[in-house]
Amino acid sequence: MSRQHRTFFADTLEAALAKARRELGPEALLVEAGPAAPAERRHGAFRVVCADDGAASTVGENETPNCPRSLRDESFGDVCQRLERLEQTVAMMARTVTPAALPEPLARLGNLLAVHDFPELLLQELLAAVRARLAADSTAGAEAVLKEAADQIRRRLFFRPELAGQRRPTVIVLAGPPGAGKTSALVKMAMREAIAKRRPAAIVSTDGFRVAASEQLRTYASILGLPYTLAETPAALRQAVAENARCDFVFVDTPGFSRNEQDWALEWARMLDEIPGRETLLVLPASLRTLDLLEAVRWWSMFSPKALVFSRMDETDRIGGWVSAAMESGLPVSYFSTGQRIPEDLEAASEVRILEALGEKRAGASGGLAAGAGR
Ligand SMILES: Nc1nc2c(ncn2[C@@H]2O[C@H](COP(=O)(O)OP(=O)(O)OP(=O)(O)O)[C@@H](O)[C@H]2O)c(=O)[nH]1
Ligand SMILES: [Mg+2]
Repeated sequence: MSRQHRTFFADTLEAALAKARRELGPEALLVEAGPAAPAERRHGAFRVVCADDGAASTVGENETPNCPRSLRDESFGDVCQRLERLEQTVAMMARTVTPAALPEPLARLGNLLAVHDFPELLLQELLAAVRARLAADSTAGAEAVLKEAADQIRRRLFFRPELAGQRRPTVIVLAGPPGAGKTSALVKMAMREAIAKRRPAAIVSTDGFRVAASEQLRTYASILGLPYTLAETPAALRQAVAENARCDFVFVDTPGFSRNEQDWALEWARMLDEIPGRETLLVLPASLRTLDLLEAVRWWSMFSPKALVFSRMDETDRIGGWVSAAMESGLPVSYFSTGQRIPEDLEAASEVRILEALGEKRAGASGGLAAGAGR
């Protein structure tokens, strides 16, 4: 039986849920719930997404009423994702149903973190930590709450705004989903860490499948005056690294694997594992939704990344996605890619963006989010 998702809006979460239950029946399977996106707010402040498998009020003769049909059609991975979303939803409902329990500045912080797309469990953890730290100070106002929240987030993150480069050569591998910005980040890093610092480096592409991809990188390498190799097999890659043994850095570009190419990606991950001095940087677009970023960080752990690079920082003001993905991975964040310009749009990762997001200091950027949270 086919399953569709239906979205319901209302000014409170409970009202949106009630609407869903009225239409889909009391056993409507909740998929997601949370504040509506800015473009949806004209329909209501909260949205609830439920699976509609057409089973609103009828149970077929051969059906088990306690097991929704949609669950039986899903893979284990789908069910895990669904459980995670439900966990988030339950935690969020606990918060929205008892807003009166939170003092005003904390309630506002909760809204701000929700607007920044922090996953619900982390949001609750941060609220509890801020509350515990400020418990002794009954006069703590909004500013103290935001400062404490920023401190709590910073304590859970590491930044490593440089390439380790202790071993010669350090092999910097850029991996990540298709179109994440790997090749652009590689060229930006080569300019910043090798050309600008006069450190010897080479560029290797392992993406021989797309002629345009390897030609693009070859052109960049020749503009930078760096040696370039296309290595299509593990042996060729090892040889390319060995040939550039006197370089400080060998930058290795990889193809973008999508999630249905797991076998191929695993093959690549094994090939890279064999390269001594390898430091894989996982490039992920910060503009992905938080749950997608969390999922991506898990999927890409097969490449044993040593640090994270978040791209497309110019496309989102929300920090909850990249912050929670970094926390989930336990990896340091090295760089932010902030646009298409090479080499300008690469920023050493730091806590500044967290302070800006919570302190509303960044002109024209996070003001909108913070303003939204107050509504
Ligand atoms: N807005 C924005 N665009 C970016 C950023 N980084 C890369 N891009 C653009 O995104 C597109 C893809 O970038 P690539 O560097 O080719 O991405 P990739 O991960 O190497 O892509 P594949 O090799 O096809 O998997 C290009 O048009 C880039 O200019 C960024 O930080 N912000
Ligand atoms: Mg590429």
